[in-house]
Amino acid sequence: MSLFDHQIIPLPLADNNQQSELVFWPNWLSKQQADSFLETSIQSIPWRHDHIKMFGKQVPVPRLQNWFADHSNTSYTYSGICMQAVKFPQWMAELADSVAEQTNYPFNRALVNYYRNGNDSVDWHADDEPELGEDPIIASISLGVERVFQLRHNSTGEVVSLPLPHGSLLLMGSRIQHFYQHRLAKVKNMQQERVNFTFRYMNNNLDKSSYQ
Ligand SMILES: O=C(O)CCC(=O)C(=O)O
Ligand SMILES: [Mn+2]
Repeated sequence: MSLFDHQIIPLPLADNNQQSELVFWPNWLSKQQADSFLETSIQSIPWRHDHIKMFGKQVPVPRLQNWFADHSNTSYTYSGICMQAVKFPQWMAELADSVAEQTNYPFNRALVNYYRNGNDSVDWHADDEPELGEDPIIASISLGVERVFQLRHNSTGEVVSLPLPHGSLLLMGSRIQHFYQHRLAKVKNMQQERVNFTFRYMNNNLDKSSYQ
């Protein structure tokens, strides 16, 4: 993939003087690579179907997911779900390394989501759990059917919408998690599936969930 095959999308932060950016590689993987990662993910990931407590009831999360890391003695907790990490299989460790090489950021964790159809989704949130450190940098790979990813500024409410095609890579740059939330909305009458990897970094020495 050529270094120049990307788009830089500036995102305002607190005021007009401060901005960050999304870096977007729409065709980061070839169709053949993307097809192969999609099939491997769906077939070989031990998908979890977690439930969260809402209004005193256990509600199924509207997607399947799992949490991967460079070692298995670590976990990740969000919305009351604690996921013990699965160690990166070789292919996912290599994918994390390729993303690191492309973006110049290190990655040693991945939250992987499986959207079985348009009824699966992820609601507005920021990837800002304390385990991710002060300034989480997130790299997202999309596989399968194209879905629209949205970011919404916390104070202005301005929304940026970006369709994420099969094989694309999106980097959410510095401080975006402080100023924006993001989501993947439901889509009516869509039967096709999608898998998304969000690669993240946790300092293994500061990771309190790590007991190795
Ligand atoms: O599926 C996506 O594109 C976004 C997933 C996401 O925001 C997350 O896993 O935290
Ligand atoms: Mn997220």
